[in-house]
Parts: sequence; structure tokens; C-alpha cells
Amino acid sequence: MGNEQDISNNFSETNDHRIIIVGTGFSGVGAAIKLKQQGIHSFIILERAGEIGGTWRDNTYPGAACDVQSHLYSFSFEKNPNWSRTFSPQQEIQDYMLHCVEKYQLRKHIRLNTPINRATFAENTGRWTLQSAHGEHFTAQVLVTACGALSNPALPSIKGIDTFAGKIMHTAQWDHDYPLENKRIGVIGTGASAIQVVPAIAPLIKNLTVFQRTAPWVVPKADKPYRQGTKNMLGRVPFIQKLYRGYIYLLNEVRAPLIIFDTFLSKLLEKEGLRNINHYISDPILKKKVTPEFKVGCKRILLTNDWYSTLSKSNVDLVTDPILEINKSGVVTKEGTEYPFDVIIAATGFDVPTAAAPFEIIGLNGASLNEQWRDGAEAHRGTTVSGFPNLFIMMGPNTGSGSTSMVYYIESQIHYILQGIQLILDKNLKYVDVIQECQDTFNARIERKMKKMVWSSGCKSWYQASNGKITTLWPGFSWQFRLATRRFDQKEYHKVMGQR
Ligand code: N01
Repeated sequence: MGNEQDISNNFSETNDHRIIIVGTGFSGVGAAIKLKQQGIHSFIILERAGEIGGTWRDNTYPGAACDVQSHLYSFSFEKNPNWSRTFSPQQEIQDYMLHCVEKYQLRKHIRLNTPINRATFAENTGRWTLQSAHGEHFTAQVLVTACGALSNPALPSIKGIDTFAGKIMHTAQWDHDYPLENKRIGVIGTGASAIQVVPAIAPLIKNLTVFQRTAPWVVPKADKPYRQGTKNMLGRVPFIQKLYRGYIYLLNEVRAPLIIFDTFLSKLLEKEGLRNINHYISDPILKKKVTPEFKVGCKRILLTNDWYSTLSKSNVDLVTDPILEINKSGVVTKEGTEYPFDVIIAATGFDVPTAAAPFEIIGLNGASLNEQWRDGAEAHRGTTVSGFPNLFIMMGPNTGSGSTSMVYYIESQIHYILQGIQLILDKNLKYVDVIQECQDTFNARIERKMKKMVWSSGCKSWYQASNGKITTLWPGFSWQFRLATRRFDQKEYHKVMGQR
């Protein structure tokens, strides 16, 4: 494929491509770089927004930062010695993504403002046809969806929310032109976004009310800036940088059993969480409010050093009385208390596609992926689905990380997908389609392992589909996922000859 012509940069002449990637977050950009490095240039990347970047483009709320160490939350093939601190802020990660796009000359492959709403596979031609919301059509032999898991902000389904006369802002749709100073502000939610945004805005605000439905487990974040000398050394000696990355990886893997398995070991982490509460909070009422009532790890463990200290401030009020409704002037709780606000900040997370495709996807015999996934998403090795040939799903079912960097999982998947694509091209196949029995065997193993994971210990979280099935996270260590995706085994696929 090394001599394949770059036909991707002339959108006006042809909308027919060898490969289409949908999405320009870490998955889409990473897959595109690796395609190019493998000598495959005939691809385009479609992006619904006006700029690349996915999560790190959209989540610009004050305080937004990564809770995975940046030296690991970045591509292994594009290390950055200049991360400013252990856990980088949002803008730095977005800048890194932009750097990757420029360095690997991906711009000419990318088409922005192109939201895809449907993809259909035609068996006779072995090609996918994608339709954009603007009515354009694109065709390709291979479709790679890289749409992310946390890309569709979810407003809470609270009665009367539409009637609120003030401003509602979701954390993933922050309005930076709207001044918060001197406003009466309510924040709904106490998840990973809330614990970052609340401490960041609290100093600006006279009265800030936080509505908590479930108290999360919160542990200290070992975050510090890197000295210039350290950055210079990592930049000059790539081997040390590699060792450092490896060290962080090992550190996370060693901690993983405390975080992901349902064993006595999680007690150690619970102690850390309780110590953290006692360290920052002396008021017994507030202490009780913030003490979690579910097993640590069942929902995402939150890393921060300023959540509890912020809740202890005199201008911040933590309300645990459940929200009854939202009316024109603010929030009303079950006990009948009315909280008037100018702004409601919804730190309420995302519509996670636990049982849905990123857009309508129609495979062989008119089968709909959404229909097939109605009771929870399933794929083979998190990537391919029987009946949906030449479709590769990045961050697909059960590929999420509970304890380390998502980028490690993404790179594992890219490695697998590239082998599949190379097979199609080398053997001139019309399509590959995973054998249903192989997919079923793989998922039966996932289901067995899932019973031992702490996410199955009884709490309610976005990790689960509505029927309780956990379709998001990988039930094991990250290196086990790498092993599962190390080889694209031809024996697991129907191979149909006769490419056009
Ligand atoms: O969303 P969440 P998030 N009434 O779903 C509450 C990643 N992330 O945006 O726990 C009242 O975790 C809900 O309550 P409950 C990370 O993977 C990463 O914070 O469901 N409350 C909860 O408190 C994370 O897991 C970083 O009872 C309502 C909150 O809103 C994922 O994104 C930073 C409600 C939602 O929490 C999502 O995090 C930020 C209602 N009707 C996010 N509906 C990094 O640092 C919801 N809630 C990398």
C-alpha cells in the first residue's frame, strides 16, 4: 500500500474513499496517524464540529483538566516532554491534539462541520454509504467510527427544566461570554466535572448551591507542576521519557486491583477516601452528607484536592434534599425549599451510548445496530459486530478504562483495526465480517468476568445500560485488553472475496 495515491484532499471531485473515519478526538486522530504511517493515505475524517478535538475541544468549563497523568494520557508514538504538570489542564491537551494534526498533516484529510446521521452497508458493492445531516453522501469500503463515549451532553430530566427563565449551562457547553460574578448559581451534580468546576468558580461567586444526588468517593490528586529541568531532561533523553511513561503505567496497573475488583482490597481505598473527608471537613452534618454509601470504585473515583475544602466554604451550600422540580425562578426540592437562581450549571454528564450506535448504522440484510444493541451493546474485542462488515468501532462496547489511560486502550484498538484493514487491502477482499459464534464466546467471557468487578456491586452509574448490563468498561487489566487486541485473527472472520 506504500505507493497508494493520496486521493483524500479533493473533496469536490469525489466523495468516494477507501476508508472513512468519523470523529477527530484521540481515537480518530490516532487511527489516522497510524494509517498514514502504514502507508495508507486514501482516507478522510469527518467531524461534526467546527474544529478537531472531541472531549478536549468541548469541555472548556473552568477547572477542566485530565484525571489521568498526561505522560500516559497521550500517544506513545508522540510523546510530549513539555506537559506543564502531572495532570494537564484542558487547553494543553487540546493544543497537543492540534499539534498532532499539524505534525502528521491530517488537515487535508479532515472535513469539519459534517455531522453524519446514517451509514448503510451495501452487500453487492461491499461499500458503506454515509449520509450527513446536510444531505451529503460519502462512500467508503471501510468505516471507522471514532465518535467517543462522552460526546453528547445530557441535561437532567427534571420536571419543569424548560420553564427556567435564567440561563442553563451544561459543563460541556460552557458559555465563556457569560459573566458569573454576582450571579446566584446552582450546580446540579457531583461527578467528575462538578468536582472540577465548583472549586474553580466558587471564589467568584457570592452564593453557590450544589445539588448532590449521590455522594462520590473522592481521593487526593497527586498533581504538581514539572520543573523546567525535568522537561528539558525528558526532551533530551527519549529513553528516560519512555521509562517515565512506563513507570506511570505500572503505577496505575498496580493500583488497579484496588479500583476495579470487588475484593477486600477496596477497603484500603475506602479508608483513604474517609481520611480525605476527615482531613478537610470538621462539621459533622457536612461530613455525613459527603460520605458515600456505595462501594468505592462502583462509580468513577474522583481525584481532587479542593472539593471538600470548597464545600466547607461559607459561600458554598451542599443540598442533599432531592430536586423535585425546576420552575421559572430556580430549583424546588422535595422538602419544598425554593432556591432562586440566575444560572443553573448542569454538571450532569453525558448520554453514554451503552445501547446505541453513534448514529444510525445499517448492516447486512437491513439490520440496524441500534436494534441489535437494544439490550446492551456487544462487539467482538470491542471493535467489530457480526452482520456489520468492514465496520470498526473505536471505544466500542467494553473498551473503557476503569483505572488507567484511555489512550492506551485506543492504541490497542488501532493496532487491531489496522491489521483488519491491511488484510482487506492485501487480499483484495470485498469485506470481512466477524463470525457470530466468536463474538458470542468473547462476550460470554466478558459477562463472566464482569461479575467480579466492583461496577457490578449494586450502585447505579453511567457504566450500565438501562437493564443494568455493563457495556462500557473492560473487565480486567489494560494489558489484558492489549493482549485481546494484539492480533486480528482471520479465523474469527468471514472473508468475502470480490472487491470492486
Ligand atoms: O458526569 P457524571 P460528569 N438530578 O455522569 C448528577 C469523564 N470526565 O460530567 O451520581 C440530580 O459522572 C449525578 O448524580 P448520580 C469521566 O469519565 C473526566 O461529571 O447519578 N443529579 C452525578 O453526580 C466521568 O465519569 C474528567 O446520582 C443528577 C452528576 O450529575 C465522565 O466524564 C473530567 C441528575 C453526573 O456525573 C462523566 O463525568 C470530567 C438529576 N436528574 C469528566 N442527573 C477527567 O478529569 C445527573 N445528576 C478526565
